[in-house]
Amino acid sequence: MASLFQLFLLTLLCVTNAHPNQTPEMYIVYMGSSSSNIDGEEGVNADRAAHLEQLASVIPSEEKERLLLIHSYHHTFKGFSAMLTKKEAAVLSAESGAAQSNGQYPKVSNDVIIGLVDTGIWPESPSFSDAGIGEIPSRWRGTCMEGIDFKKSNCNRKLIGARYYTIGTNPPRPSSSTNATGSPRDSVDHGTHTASTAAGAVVPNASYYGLARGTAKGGSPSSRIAMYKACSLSGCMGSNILKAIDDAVSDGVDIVSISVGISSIFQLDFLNDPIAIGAFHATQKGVLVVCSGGNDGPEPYTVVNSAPWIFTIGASSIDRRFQSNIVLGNGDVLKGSAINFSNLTRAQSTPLAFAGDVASKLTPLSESSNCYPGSLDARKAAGKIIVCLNDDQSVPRRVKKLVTEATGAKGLIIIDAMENGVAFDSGGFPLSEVGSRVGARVLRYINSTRNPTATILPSVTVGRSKPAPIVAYFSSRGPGGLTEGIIKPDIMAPGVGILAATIPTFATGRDPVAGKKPSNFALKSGTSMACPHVSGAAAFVKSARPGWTPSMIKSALMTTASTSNNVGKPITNSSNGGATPLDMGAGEINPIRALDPGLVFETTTMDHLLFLCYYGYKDQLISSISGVNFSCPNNSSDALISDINYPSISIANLDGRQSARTISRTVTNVGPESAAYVASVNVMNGLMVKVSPERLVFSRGSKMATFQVSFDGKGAKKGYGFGSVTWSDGVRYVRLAFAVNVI
Ligand SMILES: *[C@@H]1O[C@H](CO)[C@@H](O)[C@H](O)[C@H]1NC(C)=O
Ligand SMILES: *[C@@H]1O[C@H](CO)[C@@H](O)[C@H](O)[C@H]1NC(C)=O
Ligand SMILES: *[C@@H]1O[C@H](CO)[C@@H](O)[C@H](O)[C@H]1NC(C)=O
Ligand SMILES: *[C@@H]1O[C@H](CO)[C@@H](O)[C@H](O)[C@H]1NC(C)=O
Ligand SMILES: *[C@@H]1O[C@H](CO)[C@@H](O)[C@H](O)[C@H]1NC(C)=O
Ligand SMILES: *[C@@H]1O[C@H](CO)[C@@H](O)[C@H](O)[C@H]1NC(C)=O
Ligand SMILES: *[C@@H]1O[C@H](CO)[C@@H](O)[C@H](O)[C@H]1NC(C)=O
Ligand SMILES: *[C@@H]1O[C@H](CO)[C@@H](O)[C@H](O)[C@H]1NC(C)=O
Ligand SMILES: CC(=O)N[C@H]1CO[C@H](CO)[C@@H](O)[C@@H]1O
Repeated sequence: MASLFQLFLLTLLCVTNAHPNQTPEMYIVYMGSSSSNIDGEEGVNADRAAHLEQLASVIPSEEKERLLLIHSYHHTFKGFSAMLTKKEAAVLSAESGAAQSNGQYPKVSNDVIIGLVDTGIWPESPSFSDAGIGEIPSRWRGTCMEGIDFKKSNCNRKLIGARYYTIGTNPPRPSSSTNATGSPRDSVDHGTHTASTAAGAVVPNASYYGLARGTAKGGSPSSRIAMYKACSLSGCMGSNILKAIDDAVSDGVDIVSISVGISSIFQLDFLNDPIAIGAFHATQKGVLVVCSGGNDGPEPYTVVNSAPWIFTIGASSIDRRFQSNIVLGNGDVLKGSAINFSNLTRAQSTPLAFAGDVASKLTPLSESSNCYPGSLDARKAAGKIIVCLNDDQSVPRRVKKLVTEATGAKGLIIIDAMENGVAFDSGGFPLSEVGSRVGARVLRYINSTRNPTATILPSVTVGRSKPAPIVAYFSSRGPGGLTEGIIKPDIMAPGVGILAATIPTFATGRDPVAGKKPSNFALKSGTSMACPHVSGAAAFVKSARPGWTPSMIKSALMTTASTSNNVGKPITNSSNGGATPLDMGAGEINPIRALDPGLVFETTTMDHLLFLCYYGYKDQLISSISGVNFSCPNNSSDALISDINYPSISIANLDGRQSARTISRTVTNVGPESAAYVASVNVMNGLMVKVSPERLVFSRGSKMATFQVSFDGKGAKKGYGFGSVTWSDGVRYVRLAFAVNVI
């Protein structure tokens, strides 16, 4: 089961039961690419019949109620999902071979469609108004499914499609418990936010109760939105995700945006991962799939959704902070970070205590100082502002807030070593978060006086903050856990404190703000929020360059991404270290530059098939999945993954004692027909990097060119080294980032 990549959201993993061999569970029986002639009604029925027949061959007759196809896929690939025991799944699996142009600024058209696989949508949000947007493109084949509290009239020329997927029964019996699933309506407050980030309409004077006030709009406000609700608060079933992608592609979306994924601990290999399989077929059909890379950073090997055909997104901060000042009894004013609507004022001094000093009996200091549940004594903590540490990360901020609030404390100061923490939304509860340096001042002050006091002021928005962007500490990092032959994430986009549409109720776990109407907008953080920024940027590029394929759009965004921050220095991570391609991919998106990238790296279906060979899958499986009669080169090996024509280069193992490794890349000129580009190399770590030829010439009859980059590890430091090759015609800069692991 995949979960949502929004930070601080409670996500549950599907717990498998005690007898996995006997108890039926949901399986996807995946039967490869669909043949081209089955799109009609007849083909669909024929497929269903064949799938049922296959099921009947494994399910015992006394359990024939299980003879029920939960989904039958037929648009882009063949297969179905059903409730099967492990043994039945194994039998089926063995039977079917697999279980599981040029010129200046072009006119931007309204006709790009972004499909989101998410938790549904709140259609009444002003971000989904269709004012001023033209007729729905005639190629659109999608639908607006009715459901609980959701009518056809909830769709419009902006929100052009909405579908939902329920597990097992379809349609569900309406009951309060099915409200969450029996409708395209969002009840989680995730899909509404991501959809408006991707393509929300322009809404002036938007804010979160006065914070971050300004004009809200999506990455591509002219694009259309189609919502595919495959997820709920407890996560997303793989079978529903697969069905949603299949429908989105056949409905005619141009881009699929998926802010969802499996935890990096449970990562599945490419051909067992429903997102990767669905995305493979979507890409084959010319649909770009953009996914979040996960929130398991900053440790390495945490990035997910890392197949080369997926556009994998990391999260960065923006130049806006939410500051909540702490005023100590001695008059010191300390800058903390939080989103809070504290009702304390400068005039009100509240007693201040270190959590370790208000511990309940027999609680170890390591627990009380981190505000573990049950570790504080309410009689000692009530009425005070409590100072908690965050040095063991096992008690999230949300829990620290609940623990201190439950004791009757008046407020909370969290000391977190991550100075550039992501502002936490504590609603009406006074809270502020400080780094270890400021934290030490608070603790010293507590020690210095008999009756320490403090107050926490409400948050203010600080704009144009520097430096920005910074790689968000939570953003999952490369190298990829499945292969180090491709740099992942691919790129980074804003994912910290993002203001976008929300469900306007107080029932979603957020504290009410006294006397105010529920807000139409909310601030959220996570790679879930970064992903739709890139989906919107890709829609923007697509609307201006309608002929470009998914890989051209992806390449254009990657090679033009920015690697310096708003003080002109290289982008850093959250502890001020230099950010590498394993943290941020090619860098921070820069959609305007992507309209005119000069050259692009096209990654073809053949590249993806070769990737699967090099990764180690058998020809037969690859042919069955892709529908292409294909045999793997007999020299296939993991090391060759670096050779697929990707818009970055990663070498998993460069032996410093052997001769140089040469990697080939082919570029396609999408700029002026006659052009000459010259290469320059930027490298750290003592690697020797040479480009050949050093000059590429294009003309009317010659749009493509191939070059070699050789990497020599002699004299280089062991471990990962980074750099880039940049091609320039004097106007455009085509930057190819590389990561090389010297052994
Ligand atoms: C379920 O939806 C119905 C119809 O909109 C509504 O009246 C009811 O209050 C909802 N129940 C819950 C628990 O949200
Ligand atoms: C913006 O909204 C606030 C309420 O949120 C209102 O007080 C203010 O007048 C509005 N400003 C404009 C320019 O509409
Ligand atoms: C602040 O809000 C809390 C509840 O959130 C309330 O108990 C308290 O009286 C309020 N204080 C002031 C000064 O308004
Ligand atoms: C505060 O005092 C205690 C002992 O009374 C000491 O262990 C602790 O290190 C002091 N903390 C600071 C920040 O000075
Ligand atoms: C930041 O980068 C530095 C140096 O590259 C590294 O030592 C540190 O662990 C990184 N910190 C985070 C939070 O990624
Ligand atoms: C695939 O191609 C091989 C020859 O390359 C041929 O022998 C085989 O029959 C083909 N299989 C299919 C299903 O077309
Ligand atoms: C692998 O084999 C193919 C032909 O099957 C050849 O073109 C390629 O150069 C070979 N690669 C290596 C690294 O030997
Ligand atoms: C690999 O395939 C090539 C043809 O592509 C063939 O010439 C060569 O003999 C094969 N090598 C082995 C070891 O099978
Ligand atoms: C709801 C609320 O109290 N919002 C406040 C948040 O903080 C800013 C700045 O202090 C105030 O202007 C808002 O009124």
